[in-house]
Amino acid sequence: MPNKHLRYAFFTLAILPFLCPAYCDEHVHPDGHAHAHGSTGTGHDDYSPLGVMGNHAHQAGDAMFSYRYGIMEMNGNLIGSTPVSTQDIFDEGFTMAPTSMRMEMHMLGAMYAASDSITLMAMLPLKRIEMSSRMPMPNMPNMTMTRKAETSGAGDLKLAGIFPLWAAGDHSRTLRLNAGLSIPTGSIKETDPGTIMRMAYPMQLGSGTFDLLPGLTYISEKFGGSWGTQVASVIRLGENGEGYSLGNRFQATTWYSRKLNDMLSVSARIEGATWGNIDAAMIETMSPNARADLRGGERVDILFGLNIFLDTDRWDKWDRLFIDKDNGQLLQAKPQENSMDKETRLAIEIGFPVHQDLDGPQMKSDWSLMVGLQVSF
Ligand SMILES: [Cu+2]
Repeated sequence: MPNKHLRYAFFTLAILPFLCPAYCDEHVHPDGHAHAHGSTGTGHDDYSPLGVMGNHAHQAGDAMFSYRYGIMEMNGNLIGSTPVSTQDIFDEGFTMAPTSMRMEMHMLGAMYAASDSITLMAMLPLKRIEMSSRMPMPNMPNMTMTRKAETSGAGDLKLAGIFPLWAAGDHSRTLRLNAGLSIPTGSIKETDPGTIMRMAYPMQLGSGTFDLLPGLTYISEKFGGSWGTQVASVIRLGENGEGYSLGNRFQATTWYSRKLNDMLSVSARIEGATWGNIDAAMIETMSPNARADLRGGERVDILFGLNIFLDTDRWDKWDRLFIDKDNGQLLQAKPQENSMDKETRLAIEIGFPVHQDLDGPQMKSDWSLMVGLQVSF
């Protein structure tokens, strides 16, 4: 697989925003910046797309809780970038051909800033994976039947520290290090109730190994918008209890987001990812999903996002409007009482692949969607 080419493309992608001429003559709006706490990383005015994880830090003592719902749909198979039919897969000697897969995820997250220079983050996904495959019918040539499989449960717990590495004097540009560890809490022993055989790799809920999750995030914020770039990877440590280890993964993403008004921002993002084959002692051959040497690939996605900010300042203003109408005297009392520094962000991001090159037959990604809620204190 031409992984090398893609890696060059990633690095170029990662370097691109640094070279963007917009930075050269950038000047920060003096009032604008006073308001943009996001630059110091409280999560306020965070215009970043929902799908980018661990991109911001918080100020000492601040906390954030998040909930994300994600869904990813796969349909059909590719060898390289070429679609292959179910029959093509049987012709290659497999006795089972995956046709569609849906992965749903509820991701719970918490962040807490132990100090201004360390923000701790924990994330736990709860997954549900559904897969449909076709199999030839025994003793009936040219006839196939559909088989469905499903698994669900907790995935791997991710713990990370986010450390500011560098910031411009006015905090309009920041570089952060993300040092994470994935703990193998997700099951890798999901079995098919019919055959009592271990299900194929994509149906398992975790990696089974401790994985390092290093990453770097660069964000440049200007009054009204921000540019960001993140490079991240998943490095598997050793072999899991079932005698294999998933391939390492490298990904890079770049986005631009624009504030439309006090409440809304929109984003456009490109993400490239490359992942290796599975390292396994035994190569099973029933379905391409079970073939350790047919799991690697690379993909580029384009994603569009929308963020809605609901901060308490705004609710206060609305409250005050009402109070003002009813009884002007309450006007003074209200702001003190509700001065808690709390913000809620509601966000959505939808993505489509524009390039896929897979060691295959391997399932083709169709689209993905993520919606989420973040509350910071
Ligand atoms: Cu946060």
